[in-house]
Amino acid sequence: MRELQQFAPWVESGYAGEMEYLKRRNERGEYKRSSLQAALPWAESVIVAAMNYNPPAVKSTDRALPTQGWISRYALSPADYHEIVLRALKHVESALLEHFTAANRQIETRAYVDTGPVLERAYAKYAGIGWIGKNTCIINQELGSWIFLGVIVTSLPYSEFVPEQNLAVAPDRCGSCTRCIDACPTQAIVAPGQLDASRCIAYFTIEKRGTIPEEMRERIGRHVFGCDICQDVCPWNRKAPVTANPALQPDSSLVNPDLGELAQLSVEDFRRRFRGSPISRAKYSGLLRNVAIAMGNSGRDEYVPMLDEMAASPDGVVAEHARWAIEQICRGKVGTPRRSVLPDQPSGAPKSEAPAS
Ligand code: B12
Ligand code: SF4
Ligand code: SF4
Repeated sequence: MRELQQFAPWVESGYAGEMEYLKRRNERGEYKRSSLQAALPWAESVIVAAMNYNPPAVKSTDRALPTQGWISRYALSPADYHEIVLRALKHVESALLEHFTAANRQIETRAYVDTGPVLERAYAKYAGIGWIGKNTCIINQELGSWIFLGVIVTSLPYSEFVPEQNLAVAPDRCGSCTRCIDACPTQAIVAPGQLDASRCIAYFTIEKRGTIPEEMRERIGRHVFGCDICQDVCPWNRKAPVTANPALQPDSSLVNPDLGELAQLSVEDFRRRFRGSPISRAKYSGLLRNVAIAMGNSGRDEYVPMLDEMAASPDGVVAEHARWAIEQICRGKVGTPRRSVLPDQPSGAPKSEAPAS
């Protein structure tokens, strides 16, 4: 698989940033994600599932008040998507085990949602779920890219499921469109389908611990958790159906959340409110750091007293980002124009690139 061969060069270019789990190797020194057998020597095939998570909510590129932050679509429901997708996968896994045990055949299986050393998007492509868009997301022609992936790795030879000649790899339908590349505020999409994750706002606001490089802070805009810009501008998401899954319905207070309210959360409030939610991954310190950046980018002096309090925080990271934010707001006041960090509204895609209705 071409995509698997790209993994080692991808890591070695530094694109994984500080995400050490992506760089893990096996006892032979191979990157675990570089092939299925590098991580699970018994593995022969992968079953891939996708779940629509698109909540009925505005886009990050729609107009918003300067007091509103942005939390990614995938984190708007209070539930843990890993558990929801895994529960569904476990039904399939149990049925498989039952079927093969009844036939007196031993099989090994392992189900993962994010958590395994498996390049889920690469397998999703060859399972026919969708193509890898220029923004690196799997895009399904009907559902768009607001889909979670989950996999069951099995020891069953792949030909037991699908004869090779029937592999239904989805054709690439990006065409000449480059909206995602053009709209990315940090130029993280370095070439079609290749992401320098160490420049991605999702990486900074979710995965990165400690300090966010100063030259990136303005570009982060109002994002306090994750980033959806390269998907919000994608024509294939324009008519994406919303999810009917009751467990994935959005908590309306997280859509365009009020920055002041987020800044005032205590550590206990944070734990109570985001227990089980993807947002807990940023940790309390990370969320406050992100909120400080968004407040700085808002240019609103009403935030200065709150930022003053944050600047006195015993958490050095929060304190430093709050000081930066105060400076940003004050600099705006003496007349230095603040650069707009949101892309222009998408204005209608060329017909050949628009999704089928
Ligand atoms: C680490 C990680 C991240 C990192 C890095 C993302 C990245 N693109 O590498 C960060 C934190 C930035 C991130 C962000 C997001 N993520 Co994420 N993430 C993961 C995770 C855990 C591992 C991905 C990984 O291994 N990355 C390493 C690179 C090499 O892998 P890849 O992007 O899958 O790479 C493919 C292409 O880039 C291409 N490629 C790479 N190099 C080259 C070079 C050449 C020449 C070519 C042609 C191709 C090519 O081939 C690769 C294999 O298919 C997966 C779950 C999993 N186990 O796969 C979820 C996953 C990819 N993330 C997901 C989601 C939802 C997101 C966000 C939308 C969340 C958000 N809103 O903030 C954003 C999307 C940003 C984006 N444009 O990708 C979903 C994607 C669903 C989908 N429809 O595609 C996944 C599958 C989780 C899940 N189980 O549903 N994520
Ligand atoms: S998620 Fe945001 S920062 Fe990351 S590639 Fe997409 S637009 Fe760029
Ligand atoms: S915005 Fe355009 S180029 Fe980017 S993933 Fe969507 S269709 Fe492909």
